[in-house]
This record gives sequence, structure tokens and C-alpha cells, in this order.
Amino acid sequence: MTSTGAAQRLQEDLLELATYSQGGPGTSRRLFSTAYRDSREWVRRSMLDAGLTVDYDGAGNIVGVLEGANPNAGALMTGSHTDTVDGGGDFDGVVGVLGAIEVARQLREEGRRLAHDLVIVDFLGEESNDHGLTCLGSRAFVGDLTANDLERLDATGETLGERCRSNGLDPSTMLTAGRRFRRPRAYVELHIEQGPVLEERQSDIGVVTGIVGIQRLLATFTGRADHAGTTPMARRRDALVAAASAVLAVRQTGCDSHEQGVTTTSEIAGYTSGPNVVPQRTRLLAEMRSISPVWLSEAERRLTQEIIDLAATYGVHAELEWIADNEPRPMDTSIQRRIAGASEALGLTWEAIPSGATHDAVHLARKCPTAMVFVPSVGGRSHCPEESTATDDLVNGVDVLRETLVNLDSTSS
Ligand code: HGY
Ligand code: MN
Ligand code: MN
Repeated sequence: MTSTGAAQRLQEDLLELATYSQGGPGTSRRLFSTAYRDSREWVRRSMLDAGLTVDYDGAGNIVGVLEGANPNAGALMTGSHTDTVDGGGDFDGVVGVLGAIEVARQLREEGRRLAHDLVIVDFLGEESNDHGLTCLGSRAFVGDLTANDLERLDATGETLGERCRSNGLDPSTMLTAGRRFRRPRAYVELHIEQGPVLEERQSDIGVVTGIVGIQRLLATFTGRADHAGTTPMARRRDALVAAASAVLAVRQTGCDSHEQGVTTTSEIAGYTSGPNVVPQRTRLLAEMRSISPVWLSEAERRLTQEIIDLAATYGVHAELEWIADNEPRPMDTSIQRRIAGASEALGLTWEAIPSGATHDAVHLARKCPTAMVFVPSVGGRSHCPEESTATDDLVNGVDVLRETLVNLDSTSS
């Protein structure tokens, strides 16, 4: 397949998949939305058209297989996700699924039959869902989804398990999907960088060295409701002011990290009974990310004490609950070398780079040799309608993914 042919097919597929959206700015394909469900039917058909045998596994993942020549060789795995954040873009995750399907098409057209089965997975619900859990499908796929995960509540009080069940999934089958996991020889995921590094350094390819860990924070501030007009400032116990001071403390923790970590507050919700009442209770959602587990645990300890002390200065009680979304995970060094070698053989420049975003690969990496191939993001933007990657860069990523898989296939471990 010439690169123009591949470019054209990738562009057509991206445009077609982008038509599945819940509406509003950018692209929205949220877990269990009709747009997402319909889009996955299109993905399933695209895998069939590419000559794969395709099935949904018990955890809502779409699993396509291009059978290998040697039934004893095992599998090489690739894939990603096709759900999006609300008002997101058309490349995050999608590039890894459509790129993998394009690799399968090219291998078949060129008559290059791998010894290994080539397994391509569109993992269910990688983005953080209404229950605050990321990577629903890939967690289940490797057997890391827990009963606790399915007990998580959304804002309406419905559990994730109930939501899965009402969308045609069997929670008990999801919890046992890992038993059917056959450890592949390797998992290699193609993904957009979602940051500015490759573009700024004019590198064609990112060889991912590791994926950050994420600690999520739910903080509750309890003050006292008082009359907003008659209560002197010094006597107030304003929960919203305490939360606002915590937002700045969260940010400062990231700013003081010397590039070790990043911190984000995504929401504070004040519960007040009206504009003339001092807010009694406030909830804050935040997260911290770092490739260093030491920095994460140290920052969690420091920030916890700082938020409690800050709240106390306003006469407000703070309770903090930290939840580990995933631990930092290094990528397989030998596959990193293969990705770098494939890039050089294709005349492409490459750069070793950590991933500030999490990916399905972070769960596969607990179970098999795992690595990632990044392609540049225009302006370093992602999780927004402006998210974009140049077609030439997409073709480069597909070429590197294909040659890395062929190299893994043709050499022993
Ligand atoms: O949050 C992330 O890094 C990913 O986009 N789910
Ligand atoms: Mn992604
Ligand atoms: Mn994402």
C-alpha cells in the first residue's frame, strides 16, 4: 500500500468515525451513549472488512483477530479506544484502533502473513466515566476490574455495575473476563502524544518510556450555614472559601514539583441553600499525575496536611479520600528499542518520551511486555475540538506500528 493510499483510507475512516457524536462542540462519544454504541458497530464492521474475525468479549471490548500462520506462535496485540471525553477530538484513542486496522489491511494486501495471530482490540470506555473510573474495558480484559470498581456510584446514586447491566453487560462476566486472557507475546499501542513535546522538538515518533500514575482526590469541606448579611466575616465558617484555598494549594503542588508532577482541580461544587447563605458544604475533585511513585506518595502526604490546615484557618473541617487510578508503569525496554529501530529504518526521527496521559496500555503492561508509539499532536492540544494530528504523521505511526509488529513476529523473544 502506498502511503498516499494509506493516508486516504485513514482520513476516510477518521471522518466516518467522527460522524458518530452526541452533538455539541467537538466530538462526544461517552460510555454507554447511543453515539458510542453505534460507532462501535461501525468499528466492528471495519474490522470484518479488513479480514479479521471479530467478536465482543464478555467485558464489552471488540476483539478482532487476523489469524497467524503458526498456531503455536501465540499472539501479538495492539489496539486502543474509541470513546472520547465530552467535547473532545477525533484522534485520541481512535488513531490506535484505526491505525491497527490499517496495519491488518496492509499486511493482507502485501501477502505478509505473520506467524503470530494479530489481535486488535477496541477497549471499552477508556476515558474517565460518570463513576470516576478510567479504562473499564482494559481493566476487565486483563482481570484487574474489581467488585469495588463496580460498586462505585455516579451522581444519581446508580452503581457502575447497574449501569453496565442496563447496557447489556453482565457484571459477573466482566469480573471474570481476565480468566480468558491469553498472554500475548507483546502489546504495542499507537496513540497521539496529546502534548507539545514531539511537535516542539520536531520529532516524527515518540517512543514511550513509561506511563504516569494518577492519584484522584475527593475532598469534602464542612463549614456552617449562616446569614450572608448579618454574619461578621471573622465569624464565618465558609466551606466554599476553604475549598477555593485548596484549589490553589493543589495547583501550587504541581508548580513546585520541578516537572516531577502535574496537578489539576476539575470541579468544586458548593452546597448552599441560597445566595444569601454562607456555604455549608463543598466537594472538590482533583488529581495528581507523575511518572515517579515516590513523588506521588510524598505529594499526597504533604497536600493532605496542607488542605486540612488551610480549612481549619476558616473554621472548616476537611475530609480527603484519595483513590489510585493507576500506578506509574514503565514500558518494555526491548520493544522500545524495536520501535526506535523501525523508526530509523523508515527514515523517521524519534524521541524517548514519558506519557503524561494514561492509556489502556497501562493495564496491559501489568500482564505482558507492553510499549507505545506516539505521533505528534498539533499545538500539543487534546481532549478538545482542536485536537489534531497531520495525516503524514498518522501514516508514519502506522508504518512504525506495522514494522515493529513484523519485527516482533520474525524474531524470538
Ligand atoms: O486521562 C487520561 O490521561 C486519558 O485521556 N484517559
Ligand atoms: Mn487515549
Ligand atoms: Mn483521553
